[in-house]
This record gives sequence, C-alpha cells and structure tokens, in this order.
Amino acid sequence: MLRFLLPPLLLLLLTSCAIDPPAPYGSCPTDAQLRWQQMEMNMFCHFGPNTFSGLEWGEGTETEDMFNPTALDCDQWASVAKAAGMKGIIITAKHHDGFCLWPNPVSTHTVRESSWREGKGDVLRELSDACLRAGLKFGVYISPWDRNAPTYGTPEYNETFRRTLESALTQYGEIFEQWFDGANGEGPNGKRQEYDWPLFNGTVARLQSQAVIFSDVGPGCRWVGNEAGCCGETCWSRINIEGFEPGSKSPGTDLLNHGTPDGKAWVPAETDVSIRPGWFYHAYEQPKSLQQLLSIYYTSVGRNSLLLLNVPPDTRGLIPAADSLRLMELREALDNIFSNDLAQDAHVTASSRRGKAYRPSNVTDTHYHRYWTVADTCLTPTLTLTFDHPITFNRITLQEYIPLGQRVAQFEVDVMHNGQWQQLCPATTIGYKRILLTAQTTTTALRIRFVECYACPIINRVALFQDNIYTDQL
Ligand code: FUL
Repeated sequence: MLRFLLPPLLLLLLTSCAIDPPAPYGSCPTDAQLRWQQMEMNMFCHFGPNTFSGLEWGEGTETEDMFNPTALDCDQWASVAKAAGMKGIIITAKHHDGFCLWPNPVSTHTVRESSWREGKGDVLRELSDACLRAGLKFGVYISPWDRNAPTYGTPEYNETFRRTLESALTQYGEIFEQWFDGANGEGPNGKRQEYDWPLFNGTVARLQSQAVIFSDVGPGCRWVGNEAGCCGETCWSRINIEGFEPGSKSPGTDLLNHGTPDGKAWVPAETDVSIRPGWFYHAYEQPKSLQQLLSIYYTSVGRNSLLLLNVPPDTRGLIPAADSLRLMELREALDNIFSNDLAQDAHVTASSRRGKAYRPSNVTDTHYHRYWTVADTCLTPTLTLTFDHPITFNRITLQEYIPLGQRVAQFEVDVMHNGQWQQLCPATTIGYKRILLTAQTTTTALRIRFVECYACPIINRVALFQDNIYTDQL
C-alpha cells in the first residue's frame, strides 16, 4: 500500500515546499511598458520645415517647397542610432507647423505638395523601412497643436486629427511609441482647441495596441517635467493621472519629475532632451560634450527613466558628422564603464530568504526574470556582497523586478572599512534601474540595507562598475 501512496505523497510534499513569488504590489507595467523600459535609450529626430527655416516653432504658413532635403538617407540615421546603442527612433511626423512628412488624405500641407522628390517622397516610409532593416523600433511624434490645419479651433479638428493618426498608424508597420506633445502656444487671440484625448488615445490603442503612448500624463509613459535631461533622484513610475490632461492641465513639473509612491497608474518617466541646444537643426549649434551626455545618461537611465535623445538631421537629411561622432564616443564610454561588472564573482548572502528560487545570488546573474526576494512580511532586509579580493568601484547599479511593482522607498549602502561597516551613501528609489555615483571605494564587502519598502523588496540585479571617464559627481 505504502508503495502506491509514497510517490503522490512525495509530490505533495515537494509542491507544498515550492514557495510562491510575491504578489504584485500596486499598479504594475504592462508587457509593452516593460519592453519599452528595457529599451533604455532611444533616438528622437526633429525634422521638417524648421530644419530649413531656422525656427523652432514654425508658423504653419511655410511653403511646402521649403522642405527640401538634398540627400535624405534614413539608413544613415538608423545606422548611427544602432551603433550608438539606441533601440528605436521616434520622428516628428507632424510638428506644430502642421507639415506632414508623409502624404495623407487629411492634409494638403505635406511632402506630396512639395517639389522634394517631385512630390513622391515619404519620410515615414523611408525611416520605418530603414528601422526594420536595422532591427530598430519605429515611433511617431504627431503634434495635436496645428498652426496650419484650417479646422483647428473647431470641434471638427478632433476628427481631422483622428484621421491624421489613422493614416500614420496604419501604413508603416508596428509603432512602438506614440508621442503626444503637450506644447501649445495658441495665444490670447488665436484659435483654441478642446482636444478629445479619449478619442486620440483610443485611436492609438485600437490601431497599435502595443504602442506606448507618451504625453504629460501618459497613459503609457510620462514627460519627466523638464527638457534638461534630468529625472528626479527619487522617481516613482506610479502617478495619479485622473483629472489631468496634457498641456496646461497637466500635473506640476515637480510631480512629473518624481511620481508618487501611491499613484494609481503605472506611467514611467521618459526623459526627452536634445543633443544640441535646439530640437531642430541649426548650422550654428554644436552637440553637447561627452561629459554632458554621460551626465544626462546618469540622470535619466540611471534614475529609473528612459532616455529619448534628440539628434536632429540637417538640411541634407543626414545626421551631421559632429553628432554621430559624439554618439560613438558616448557608446564607447558606456561600453567601457559598464562592460566589467566587479560584483560578478561576489559571494552574496541576505539577512532573510524566501526560498531557493529567490536566492541572494540571483542579483549577480543577468537573467532578467531571476531575482532575490524575502518573505512578504520582511520589509527591511539586508543584502551583503563579499569579495575574495578587494575591489575598487565608483558606480552601483541596482534593479528592482518591476513586473511585480516598484517597492523600495529608501535604502543605504555600507562598505567594509578596516573591519567595520561604514556608510557609503543613502538613497531613495530604485525602480527599473538606478545607478548610484559614489566616491571611489576600495573594499572587500558591501551591504545594502533596505530601510523603507512598501512591500518586500524584489531585486534582480546588483552590479558594481568603475567609471574613469565621467569624473564629476552628481
Ligand atoms: C516641446 C515642443 O514644443 C518642442 O518643439 C519639441 O518638439 C519638444 C520635444 O517638445 O513641447
């Protein structure tokens, strides 16, 4: 009898030992939001009549012939983006001047009305094809504010804009991100438009269900609150968006910059910033220095935000050599800094464990879905990394396993110094990725003390690096 009972009993025992993962805490990312966040760095391309007029905000009265790139090559844009380590490109398909970079039935202010390529050109076609060839994702910026559309300022415009979206979102394959600009300079005597946001967002969701919608208030991702490349040191991917709208009715920039721990919606921050002073190309401007770009990387990707770096093509329709060279320097620097993880061979222990599947050493492997966590009730555990030989570092990368929510509000890092623990740095949120810039430190052990968590912390990565290139402290 026992012979027959033993195997099922054993099975029962084994399954009851397998401990469940923690339940999700609060709002969590959708699969599309997670994939988006993992892209980390994308390229923005501002291109249109402004490229030729020298303006930043076109009037909407520019002639179509003004748009006339002499040597447009979107494969060049894509190869620069790819070599720089970007994962996607977002183009200004229609900026505030209303000019459309693709021919469409809704507008008569498009490439079709220009003499460029005898009216047969289509920048969205060329760029989306180039992205596909290069293995990059493709996204579109389409400005609701339109200084050219005759219907702007009437209820009819909402339908015009819906049709504009429909045209851009149905011909160029998969769109990974739809960018809605909140900027609006209608002026005291100008036309005013009440935007039908549910209609616009619903159209994107219907036609490109995986597309992450950017605006001041998402719903896919949110503006970081400035154009300086600087996400808050404390940055929650959650925020309350109910009752808010893009533009003048958006939450304050401070709130956008930091998010809120108890926010009802998962709307992570996107940091949009230009490599040059302007968003559009101006011959007299120069790209930012490598030091400035590294600083931006640390204050965006390093603070739980995605970096959308604008690199404006010039009047030829090419990314200028100065910008592409700078991007290659950035890539080389990032590879140099982040290719040697000094924590890889650490012996990792923890003050508390949840079970074998969630072991502490999971933080030093690179499997995204393997993480260390503790019992549900344990909100202040300690994770310790010890090394056989002293290591020297000045960067600490931490990642929370965000598919189960963002949980950590405060933690402290200590290092072993002459046989004693010494505090290295206090910090607040982690989120998808946090990179701490620390003093140059040589030690044989490091510990992370979780001081305040909304639910048991779930950490899938701890890594240590030495940066000899970016020397400023943030
Ligand atoms: C702003 C716009 O007004 C700028 O021209 C630019 O497109 C930037 C990305 O967003 O709101």
